Amino acid sequence: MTASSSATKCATVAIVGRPNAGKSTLLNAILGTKLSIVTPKPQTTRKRVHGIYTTESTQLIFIDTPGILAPRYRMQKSMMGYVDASLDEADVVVVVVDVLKAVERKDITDSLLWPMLERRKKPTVLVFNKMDALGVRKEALPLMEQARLSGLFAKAIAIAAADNTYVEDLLAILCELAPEGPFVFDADTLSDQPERFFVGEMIREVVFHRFKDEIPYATDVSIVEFKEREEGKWYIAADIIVERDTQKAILIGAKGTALKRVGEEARQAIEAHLEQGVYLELFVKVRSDWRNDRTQLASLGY
Ligand SMILES: Nc1nc2c(ncn2[C@@H]2O[C@H](COP(=O)(O)OP(=O)(O)OP(=O)(O)O)[C@@H](O)[C@H]2O)c(=O)[nH]1
Ligand SMILES: [Mg+2]
Repeated sequence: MTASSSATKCATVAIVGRPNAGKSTLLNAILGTKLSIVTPKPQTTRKRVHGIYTTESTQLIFIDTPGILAPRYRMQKSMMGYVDASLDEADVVVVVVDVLKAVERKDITDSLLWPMLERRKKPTVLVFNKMDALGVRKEALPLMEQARLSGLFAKAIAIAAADNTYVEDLLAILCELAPEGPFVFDADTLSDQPERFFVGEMIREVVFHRFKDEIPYATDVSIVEFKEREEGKWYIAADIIVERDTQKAILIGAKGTALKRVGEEARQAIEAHLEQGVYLELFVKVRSDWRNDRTQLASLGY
């Protein structure tokens, strides 16, 4: 065997972009399973989510990141810290842009993101996402040209992550850009993050889907117990953290019905993910202004 045919490639790939562009949807499409939570609301992802994609010759270690914004809370500062750290670690960067928004603006320049890319000069692929929702596809052409002229991107590609269109082509580009190196994880590893992280995310996702206005943003989830059992159901207890008593009342609902529904829905998602029967207990706790409180944030893992 020649050296080039036997050598493996391995890359850390940071997925970055504005809130709601479809970064987490893309990660899930790549992995063929739902790992990172997705909601119609911006700022769904708050921490890094690792997903590992392995072929015979290449391993791509993806990091899904929170949407880039100008931080207003200490929590959002942490979120942007995750983006920075992910860009530092990355061998290859994927920038996801909502093509509908870009067409509307007739511009892809990004005053927050582009300086971050320029500082690092890593091989970067620009992904125009949500092409399925763009009526006139050729409206994306001037944007492609702008991407080329910027000199920031090794390649630009148009995809629809939600229905897996051209995701394979993106993967081929990323495999091409990956440097030679040994695999870091076993070929069948999907993530190196613990199950309790994903369980917390699934509970948070239900809150994002079921509640409106500020409630999803004022909420976080802390897993307080995670007992794996050889036989019978696993026991998981989680605190749903909110900022105010009024929010607590809404989450619990009249006679506890709202919280019961959250628990029901989250339990089903968790059982499907763990392939395991689960007994899930939820408690709602008020921690005022947790999004700005250093100690509270630390205890929630930010
Ligand atoms: N039509 C269409 N919608 C999409 C596509 N990809 C993602 N979406 C939708 O866009 C919304 C946001 O998707 P996410 O994957 O959560 O976006 P994100 O970039 O991870 O968002 P944050 O975590 O908030 O930064 C969801 O409602 C998705 O269903 C796509 O290819 N086409
Ligand atoms: Mg996300």
